[in-house]
Amino acid sequence: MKLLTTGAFVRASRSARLSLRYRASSNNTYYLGIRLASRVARAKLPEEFSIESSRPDQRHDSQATEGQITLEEQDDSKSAFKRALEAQQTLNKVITQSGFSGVKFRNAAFVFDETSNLSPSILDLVGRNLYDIPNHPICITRKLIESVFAQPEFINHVAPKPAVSTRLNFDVLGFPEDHPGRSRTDTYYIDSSSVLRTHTSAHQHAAFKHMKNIEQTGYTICADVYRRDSIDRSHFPVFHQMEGAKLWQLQPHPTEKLTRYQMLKNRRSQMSQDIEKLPKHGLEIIDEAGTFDPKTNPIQAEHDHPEVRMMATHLKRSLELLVNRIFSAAKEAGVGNPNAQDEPLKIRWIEAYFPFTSPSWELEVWWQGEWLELLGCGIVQQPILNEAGLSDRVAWAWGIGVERLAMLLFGIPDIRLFWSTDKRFLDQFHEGKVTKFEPFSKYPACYKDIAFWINAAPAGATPLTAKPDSGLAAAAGGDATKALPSETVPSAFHENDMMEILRDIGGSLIEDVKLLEEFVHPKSGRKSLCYRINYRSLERTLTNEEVNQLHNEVASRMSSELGIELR
Ligand code: FA5
Ligand code: MG
Repeated sequence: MKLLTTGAFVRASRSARLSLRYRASSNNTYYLGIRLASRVARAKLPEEFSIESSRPDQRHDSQATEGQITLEEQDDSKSAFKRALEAQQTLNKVITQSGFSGVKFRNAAFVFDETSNLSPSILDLVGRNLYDIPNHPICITRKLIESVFAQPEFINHVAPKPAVSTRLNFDVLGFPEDHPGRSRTDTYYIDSSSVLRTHTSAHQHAAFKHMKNIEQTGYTICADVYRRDSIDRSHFPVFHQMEGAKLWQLQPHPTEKLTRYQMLKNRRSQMSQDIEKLPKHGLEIIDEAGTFDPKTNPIQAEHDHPEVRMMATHLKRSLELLVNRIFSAAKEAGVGNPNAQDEPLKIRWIEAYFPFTSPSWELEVWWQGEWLELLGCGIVQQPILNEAGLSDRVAWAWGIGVERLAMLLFGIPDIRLFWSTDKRFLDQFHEGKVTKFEPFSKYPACYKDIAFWINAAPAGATPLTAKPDSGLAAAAGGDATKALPSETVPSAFHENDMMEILRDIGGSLIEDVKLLEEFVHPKSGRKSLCYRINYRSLERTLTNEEVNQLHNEVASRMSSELGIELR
């Protein structure tokens, strides 16, 4: 059972005041040789979903290295700085002038305040738009997902602007004030009211509002998302998500007046027909969340139980079909089972908690000796639909980690590879094709330990027993093993602050970081932590001197920035 065990996640009161802008993708999609129907007319689509240029390479943000701008007027006020920031060309770089710092993204310029915690290593990855590069495995995977959730039923969006308001990322979706996902240790704040989106659900409200004006009954959105997170083979601070939703409406009759009950009966029968239309699959799936436990995973009070059961069946089957498609394509490409050769595939549904769905579930697959979470999903909280002007509709929604599917699809063993610019990686993939990834070589690992004292009890230390995604990771980031729910400012030590320094110094030369040991000194009551850092390049053998230099820099920055004492 998931999150509710922490007791911290009070189902939220919904503050849903919203506004958003969008645009949608509009082109023909080919997938594995199948031509999908062309997209709906551009003119109707909201501004923020976009394919802005017919040439994908023109859609990527410039990556200049300069960090200076000139203020035109002799005015060193914050507003003059903001105007200058808005006027300049360099995107996604920290600009500093007259005591102010800020950054310009595609959608807007932001002046940093005391909440900002963006790091250069993260900004370097903004604007790469991997989901939009036809021969990149992220884009190929996106297209495969879109081919399962395709026209004419679904409209497929991309959302290229990563800066969103805290209102859209959290408030509108009913995140409680003390949800760990809001913490500065877990989220990249641009300023006190804007973040790098932590999930594609930040665009849910706009996508729902847009549903009012179009014929489709569902949508997908693909985008890059950002989280301060741990470092290992399946977690990266920037990754891609796809969000999907499917809605059912109470349909008035064109001529007769129907009662609400009659409309409800019609909607139920529509759902039942839609389930019938879904193809069958041969996957064996363990369902550990087949019932609707009123305590841990309740049906919403205003919902009709038979409808929710049908929506749950439709939702789970649709996602199982996607997973089946992924595994079939992987098998065809010779990638095979993600486990040892002859072991059968192991896939399971478990209960989950998200502030914006109830009931909620997660789908996991057994991968390299542990459960790997692929996606979260559930029945959309009705107030969210009502707030978007859709009180006559009910819906399911899901959010998928695109890298996680791409790793299964191509047999890619390490999430860092997606960001590689090495031709030996990039040249292996071709639009519309699934091919088995051939590792170019496994270079040697170099382990270095770092041990230190911290002053207070470590809200930041992951217990040795906790595994990534072991059931405590919260919706849209925020891990209850790492941050006290009440903690919205950093505590004495937070593991993610260390991860950030490691990423700044080592970038993708760090494969993973594990807590090796922790103990409390019997007399002083101080806590000691020891982490093991695995330095390994995906592209070459690292020299000893190089690693020592990196590690010394890590030690020195940790002791000067994190208030710890090295042992
Ligand atoms: C969410 O982000 C929800 N917005 C999903 C959702 C949407 C639920 C709509 C209900 C309705 P979550 O935090 O579990 O949920 O992330 C979704 C998926 O993103 C995970 O299942 C995982 O596949 C992927 N993911 C999460 N963190 C990382 C990471 N650091 N690196 C790579 N993939 C990640
Ligand atoms: Mg999750």
